[in-house]
Amino acid sequence: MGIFERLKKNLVRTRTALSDRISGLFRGGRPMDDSLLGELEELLYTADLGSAAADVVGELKRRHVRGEIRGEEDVRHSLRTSLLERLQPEGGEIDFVHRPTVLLIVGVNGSGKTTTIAKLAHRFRSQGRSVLLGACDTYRAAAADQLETWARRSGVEIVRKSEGADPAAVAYESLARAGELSCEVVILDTAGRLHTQKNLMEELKKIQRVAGKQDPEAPHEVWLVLDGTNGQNAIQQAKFFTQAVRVTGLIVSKLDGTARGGALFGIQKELDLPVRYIGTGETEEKLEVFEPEAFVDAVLLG
Ligand SMILES: Nc1nc2c(ncn2[C@@H]2O[C@H](COP(=O)(O)OP(=O)(O)O)[C@@H](O)[C@H]2O)c(=O)[nH]1
Ligand SMILES: [Mg+2]
Repeated sequence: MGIFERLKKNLVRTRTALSDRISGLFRGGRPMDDSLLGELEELLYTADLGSAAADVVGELKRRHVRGEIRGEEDVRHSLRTSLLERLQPEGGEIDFVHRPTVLLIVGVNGSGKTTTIAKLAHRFRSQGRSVLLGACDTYRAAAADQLETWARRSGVEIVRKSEGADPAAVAYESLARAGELSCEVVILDTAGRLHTQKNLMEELKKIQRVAGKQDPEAPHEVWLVLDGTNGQNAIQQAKFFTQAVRVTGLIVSKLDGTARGGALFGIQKELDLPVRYIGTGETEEKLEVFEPEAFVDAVLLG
C-alpha cells in the first residue's frame, strides 16, 4: 500500500469531514453560487481549518467571479492548490550528518511524545541506523519504564535514571554513552508536565544547554509533538514551547482518531514550522513522513 492509500485509510475521519461533505454540498446537481460558497466556508471551519478556511474560500470566490469555477471538480482543484500553497514543502528525512544526531522531543503531557519516539526509533532502526534513547522524563518512573519497553522491542539502547533524577544529567549521559557506542541517533524524551510551566521550560532549556556542551550544534533538531485531536487548540500550547526552546519542526500525532486533521493547515500557518511526521495509530509503524500532496489528496479528493 502506498502512502496515499494508507493516509486515506488512517485519516478517514478527517476525510469524511472534508471530502465526503464537499460531495454532499453538490448533491442533486446544486449549482455553484454564493450560498453554496458560504456553506463551504462553514464546512471548512467545522473541519477545523481555522483562519485557513476564510483564506481559501476567498481565493475560490475570486476565481468564481473570473468564471474559472464551474462545479465540484473545479472547487476541489482550487482548494487543493490553495491548501498546498499554505503547507511548507516536504522536509523529507533529516540527513544524519552529525554523529550522533541529537533529537530533542518536547510537548505537553499526553501529546504522544514517548509513543512517537518509539516510532522514530523503529523507523531509524529499520533503516539500519544505531539508535539510543534518553529517558529525560524523570518526573514519573513509569515514563522511563514505558520508553524502556519500546526500546527493548526495537532493540535499541536506552539511558535512564531513577525517578526525580536531573533530566539534564540523563541528557548528558545519553550523549556520552552514544559517543562510546558510536550511535548515529540519540532521541531524548522529556516530561510534558512539572509543578509549574516555568519549571518545565527551565528544564528544557537546561537539557538544550547540556547537549550543546558536548556538541555546540546539539540538539540538531527539536521536534514539538502536538496532539492532533486538539485541533486548532494546539496552537497556543505550541507557542509556549517555541518561546522556551528552539523548535525546528512539528510532529502531529493521533490524526487517526480525529475529524480535526484539517487543523494542520492553520497550525502550520500560525507556527511557521515544517511538519516532519504525522502519527496515524498507536503501534510503532504508524508514523508517516509528512508529504503535503499525499495528505491534501487523502483528505480532500473524492
Ligand atoms: N490513536 C493514536 N494514539 C496515539 C498516537 N500517538 C500516541 N497515542 C496515544 O496517546 C497516549 C499518550 O501517548 P504518550 O506517548 O504516552 O504521550 P506523552 O505523555 O507525550 O509521552 C497513549 O495512549 C498513546 O498510545 C497516534 O498517532 N494515534
Ligand atoms: Mg511520555
